[in-house]
Amino acid sequence: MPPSNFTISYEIGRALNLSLPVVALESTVVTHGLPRPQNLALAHDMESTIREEGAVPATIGVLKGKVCIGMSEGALDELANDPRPRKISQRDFATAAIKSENGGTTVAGTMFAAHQAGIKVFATGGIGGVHKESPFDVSTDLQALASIPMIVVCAGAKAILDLPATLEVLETMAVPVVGYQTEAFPAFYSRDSGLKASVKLDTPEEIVKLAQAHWEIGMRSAILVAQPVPSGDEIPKSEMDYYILQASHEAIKNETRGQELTPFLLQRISELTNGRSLRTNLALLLNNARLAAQIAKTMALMERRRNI
Ligand code: PSU
Ligand code: MN
Repeated sequence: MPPSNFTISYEIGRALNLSLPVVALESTVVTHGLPRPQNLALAHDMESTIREEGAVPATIGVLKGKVCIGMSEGALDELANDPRPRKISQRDFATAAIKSENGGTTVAGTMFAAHQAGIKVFATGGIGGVHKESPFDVSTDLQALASIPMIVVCAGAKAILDLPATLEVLETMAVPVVGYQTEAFPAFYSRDSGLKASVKLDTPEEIVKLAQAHWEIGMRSAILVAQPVPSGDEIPKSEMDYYILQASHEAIKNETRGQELTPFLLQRISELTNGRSLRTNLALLLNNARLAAQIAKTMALMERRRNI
């Protein structure tokens, strides 16, 4: 039973009861990651992509302090247009609850809420990680990946992060990092970070098998699936490195820290690339929604076969 502070939409509750495929979606990308009006359009496009693949989308967010598993058109609209929504990671649910605030859930916040509701597959853009600017800024996303059994589909970690350090922490936290149809760990805007994933897998079936084997032996960490952005939409690393360095310098100069750091860097990079990074961001989000839906469908099918 999910906590009393949760509202699960009828469609999602029904799908979970019938063991139909469900894919969780985060909402910090809507409240803090993308500018208006692309944020709301993207939220709808991700949901449609998941439906086209035959799964049920579960966008997760917080409205007036309540955790919504599945958001109506009106609820999404309210969240996307809130002038000061809270960025909600695991520590922030209670704060939002007692203050009746609206907020977008991060990767960590979404994983936590999705798990409470019984959802096993989640699509996002890029996970948080270890920042370059301040040594103790390590995203709660890594903590969540360490402790919540779920398949998380992303395009790698944002190149604004210290990627070698981020991969080291994922190793320490016992999180398998799957390169989807690649040996490389992708860097969000670019297909290759120059670093390696821990395993290369080529199909949704292989990913579900890995997750089942991981959890069956008693592990409780997540499986992180890193799918490179489609080549047509990629910005090569050599080009990105310059913009990232510039945005990172500005963050240090302005003393931008804590929860503000990731949104600041993303927005500056979008400005520095004249919106090109924004198009890349949108393309990889939709690509990840599609793969996550295929994984959820495969998982539902394989679980059904097991139970016969
Ligand atoms: N990827 C994006 N845009 C975003 C984020 C990721 O393209 O806005 C968000 C995710 O919700 C992620 C969060 O969980 O940034 C990480 O923030 P922090 O570094 O403060 O933990
Ligand atoms: Mn942080």
